[in-house]
Amino acid sequence: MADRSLSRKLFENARQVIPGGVNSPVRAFRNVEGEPFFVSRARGCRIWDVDGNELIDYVGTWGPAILGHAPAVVLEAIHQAAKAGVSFGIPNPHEVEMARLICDWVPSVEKVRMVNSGTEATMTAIRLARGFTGRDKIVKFDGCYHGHVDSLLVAAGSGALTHGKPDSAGVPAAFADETLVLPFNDPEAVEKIFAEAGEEIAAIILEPIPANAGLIFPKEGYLQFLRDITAKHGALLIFDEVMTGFRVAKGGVQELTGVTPDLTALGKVIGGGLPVGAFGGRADIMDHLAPDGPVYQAGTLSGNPLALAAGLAQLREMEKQDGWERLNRVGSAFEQGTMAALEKTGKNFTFHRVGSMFCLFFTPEKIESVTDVKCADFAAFRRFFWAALEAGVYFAPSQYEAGFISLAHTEEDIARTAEVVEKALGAS
Ligand code: KE4
Repeated sequence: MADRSLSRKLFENARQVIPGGVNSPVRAFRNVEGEPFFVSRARGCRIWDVDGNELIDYVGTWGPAILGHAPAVVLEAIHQAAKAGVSFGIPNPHEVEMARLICDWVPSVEKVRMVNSGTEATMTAIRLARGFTGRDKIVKFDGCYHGHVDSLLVAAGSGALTHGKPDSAGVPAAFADETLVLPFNDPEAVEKIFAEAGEEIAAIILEPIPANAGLIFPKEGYLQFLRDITAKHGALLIFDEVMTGFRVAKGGVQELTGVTPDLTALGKVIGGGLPVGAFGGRADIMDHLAPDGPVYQAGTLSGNPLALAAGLAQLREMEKQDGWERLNRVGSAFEQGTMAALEKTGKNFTFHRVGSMFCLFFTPEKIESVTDVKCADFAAFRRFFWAALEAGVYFAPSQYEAGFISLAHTEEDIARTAEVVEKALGAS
C-alpha cells in the first residue's frame, strides 16, 4: 500500500478549518468512501502527492488541463502578464483578444462576457434569458450539473409540471418552483411541458453531452429537437459547455453537431487553469446586459489579465498543435486499451468516449440518462478506483464524473494505463 501518511495528517488538519476538509465536495472522495490525497505538484500528465507518490492523472483539474499541467506556454504567459500587473479593474487588451477568439471559434457566439467560474456563467445566462424573454421558468434535465446556482440546484420533483424540489438546503422552494426538471433524452417529456407551460418558459439549459453523470450522449436528433421546440415557443436554448467547450472540438459540441444555441456557458479550458468563466451568444440577447441593457451582471476580477493570458496561451497552443485532432487520436488509443482490458477480464462494462472525455460505467446496460447510471455497480467502481490509484493511475473519484485525457499523455502513458486498467478491473 502506498504511504499516504502526510496526506492523512493534512486532511485531519484541513477538516478542523475547512468544511469537510475540502474547498469543493467532490475532492473529499466520499463517492469512493476514502480520504483524498493532497497534491504537492503537477507537470504534464503527472501529479505527485505530498508523500511523493507519482500518478498518471485522468482528471486534469476537472477539464482545464487540456495541454497537461503547467504547460510551458501557459507558465510563460502568466509570468509575462504578471510583470505588468495582476489585476486592474480597468479594461485591458487581453479581454478584447479573448472575446474575439471566442466569437471566432464558437459558432453561435456573437458577443461574450467574461466571469470567474462556470457557476457565474450559467447563473448569468439564466438571468439574461429571463430578462430577455420576460418569462420566469427554466427547464433543466436530471443528471445535468450547471454549478451551484440556487435555481439549478434542483432535483426532479413530483407534480404535473414536474416542479423541481430543492437539491440542497438553503434553496427556497419558491426558487425551485421556477425550475422544471425533466429526464434527459426524452422528447415526449419536453413536448408535454411546452404544451402545458410553453409561454412561461424562458429557456432550456443543458449540457449538450452531459458529463456530470458520467458521459451521456444525446440521442440522434435530440439536440436539434430542443433547438426547434424552443424556437417555436419563443424560449431560448442554452448550452452549458463549461466542460465540453474547446474540449470536444475547437467550437465545442455546437461545432460537432451543427446545433447552435442562443447562449453558451464556457469555462475551464479558457482559463488555462486559472479562475475563469464566460457566457456569450446572440448579440441581440447579450446587448440586454448592463451597462447597455436592463439585466445586471458584474465582477471585480472578470476579465482578469492573468487568467486571460493563461487561457489565450492554452487555446493558441491547441490551435497550433491541431490539438483536437491529436486528442482524438490519443483518446482512441485509450479506448482501444480499455476495450482490450475489458475483453481480457471478461467484464462487460459500458464505455463512452467523445474525443478526450470518457467514462467507464460499471454496468453492461445502455446508458442514456442518469437513471441508467444509478444502476451501476458502485462497489465494483470503488474497488477499481483504489486498485488503479495503488498502481499509479488517478481516475475521477466518482462514477458520476467523466475522465479527461490531455496532450501531455504519451503513447507510453496510455499503454501503461491499459495495463493498470486490466489489473484494476481484475480487482473490481
Ligand atoms: P465551476 O463553478 O465549478 O467553475 O463550474 C460549474 C460547472 C458548470 N457547468 C458544468 C457542465 C460543469 O461541469 C461545472 C463544474 N464541473 C465540476 C466537475 N464535474 C467541477 C468540479 C467540482 O465541482 O469541484
